[in-house]
Amino acid sequence: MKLKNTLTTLIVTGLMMVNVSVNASKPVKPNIIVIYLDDLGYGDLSAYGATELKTPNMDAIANEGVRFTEGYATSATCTPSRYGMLTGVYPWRNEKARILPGSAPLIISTKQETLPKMLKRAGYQTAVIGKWHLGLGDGNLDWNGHITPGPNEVGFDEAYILAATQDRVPTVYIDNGYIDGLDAKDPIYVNYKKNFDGQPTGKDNPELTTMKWHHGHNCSIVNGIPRMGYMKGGKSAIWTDVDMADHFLDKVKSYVHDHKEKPFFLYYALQQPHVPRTPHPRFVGKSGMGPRGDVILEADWCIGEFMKTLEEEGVLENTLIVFSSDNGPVLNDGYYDDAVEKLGNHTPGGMLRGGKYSMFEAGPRVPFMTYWKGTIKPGVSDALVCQVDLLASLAKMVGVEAEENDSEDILSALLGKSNKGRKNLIVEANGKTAYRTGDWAMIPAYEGSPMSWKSGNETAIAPEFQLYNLKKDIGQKNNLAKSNPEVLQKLIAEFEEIRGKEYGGLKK
Ligand code: NG6
Ligand code: CA
Repeated sequence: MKLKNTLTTLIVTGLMMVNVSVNASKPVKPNIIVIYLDDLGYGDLSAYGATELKTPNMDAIANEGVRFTEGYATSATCTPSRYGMLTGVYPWRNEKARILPGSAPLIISTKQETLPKMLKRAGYQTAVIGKWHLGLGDGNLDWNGHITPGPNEVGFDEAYILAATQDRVPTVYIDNGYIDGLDAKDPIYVNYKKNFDGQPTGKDNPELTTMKWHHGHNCSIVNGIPRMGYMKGGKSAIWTDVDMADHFLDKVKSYVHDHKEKPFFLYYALQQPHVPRTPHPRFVGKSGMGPRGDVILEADWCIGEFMKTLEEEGVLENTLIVFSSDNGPVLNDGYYDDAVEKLGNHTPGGMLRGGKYSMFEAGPRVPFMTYWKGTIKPGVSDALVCQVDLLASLAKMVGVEAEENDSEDILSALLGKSNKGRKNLIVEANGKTAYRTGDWAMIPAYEGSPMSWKSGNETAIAPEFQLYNLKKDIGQKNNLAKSNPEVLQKLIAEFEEIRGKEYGGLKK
C-alpha cells in the first residue's frame, strides 16, 4: 500500500513537472505524433456526433484530449493541405500545390522551411509513414533508381510512403527513396499520359476488374482495381491493398520501438477512408455502411493498436499527439463502392455543408484533436486552429526559431490552456479561396460549377458573394451578404489584405 502511494506520488509529481515546464513556457521536447487521415469528415467520428459509426479509439483521443470544434486543414483537398501543414505556408501561395498525379515532381523546395526540419534543429528524429502526395523527384524521375528529392530531402530522416494516393500508380511502397521489394530484373514504368503496349485498362477490360470505376479511374488495373495512371512491371513490389492498413501500422509500431530513446516526430498518414476503400477482410461488413464505413472502423482499430503500442513502449505520457484529416468527406470519389447506397442516416460532414472539394465548412473544417496524457487537460475548444499553425506552435514548444510565414503560434490553444486561436484563416478548394474570421465565413464571388465534377459535393462556387454567420447558421443556409453589407465589406478588405487585392472580386 505504502509503496503504491509512494509510486502514485512519484507519478503525480512527474506529471506536474511536465505541466509546470509547459506552463512556464520553457521549451519541452516530448515526442510528437501527427495522426493524419485522408478524407475523414467532421461528422465521421462518434466523438464529433456520429451515431451510426462507433469509433472508440479516435473518441478516446478526443475525449481525453482537447477536441477542437473549429479545427481546419488549409484546403479541401489533399496535396494543398499536406503542403500547408508541413511548410507553414498557405497552399494558395504555391500554384503547384494542387491534387497531384503520381508522377508529379516534389512541390516542396528542398530549401524551404518545414515542420520536420524545424524539429530536427531541435534535436528530433523525424519520420513519415503513410501517404505522401507531395510529389517526388525533380522531373526526371527514375522509379527504378534513387527516387529523389522526396521526403528525405525536406526534413524526414525516415520515410516509408505511398507516393500519391491509393487510387494512383505506382502502387508500390517507397522506402527511403527506393521502391520496397523491387526486383531489378522486372523494372517498373509509370506514365500518366499513355498506356504501355498490351497492358489492360479499366476502360477496355472491365472483365478484369473487381471494383468498378465510376469516374476518372480507368487506367491500369492493379489487384483488380482500375487506377489513375498507367504502370507496367515491378510485380514483386506491388502492394496488397487489403493489407495496407496493417502494413503501415507495423511500420509505425516498429518506428516507435526503435526510436523511443530520443525525442521523435512521427507523421503517421493513414490512407483511409480515401478511395479505393479496401478494408482488410477482418473489417468487411463490420459497419453495415459498405467499404467506406468499414475502412473508418479499420483506421480506428489501427489507431487503438498504435495507442497501445505507445503505452507499452512507455512513451504515452511523453508524447503529444495531434489528430486530424486532410480534408472533408466524399462518398462517390470515383468507384462504385456503395458509399452512397449504404450511407443510411450517417452524415459524414456532421451538420456542416459541403465536403471534399468545397469552400463550405465541411471541406476544410475537419476533426482536430490534441492529446498528451497527463499534460493536456481533457476539454472541448472552439478556438480557431489550423494545421498550418503546427510549425510556429511546435517551434515555440521545443524552443527553436522557425521561418513562420502563415503559421501562427497558437501553442496554448493546442495544449488546451487558452481559447485563443487564430484571428482569421484563408481556406482553399481547387485554387479558389474563402475567408473565416470570428463567427463569419465569407466566400468571394466566383465563376465555375456549384457542384464538383461527379462526386456530387457542392463546391460553394456562386456568382455572388456569400456571407454566413456560423454561430447562428452552422449549416450555411442563409446568405447574409446582401443584408450585412458592412460586415461583408470589412471581411473582403481583410481577406484582400492577406490574399491580394485581385482576389476580392469576381474571379474565374
Ligand atoms: C481527384 C480524383 C479523386 C481523388 C482525388 C484526390 C477524379 C475524377 N477524381 O482528381 O478520385 O483521387 O483526386 O484526393 O479522378 S485527395 O484526397 O488526394 O485530394
Ligand atoms: Ca484527402
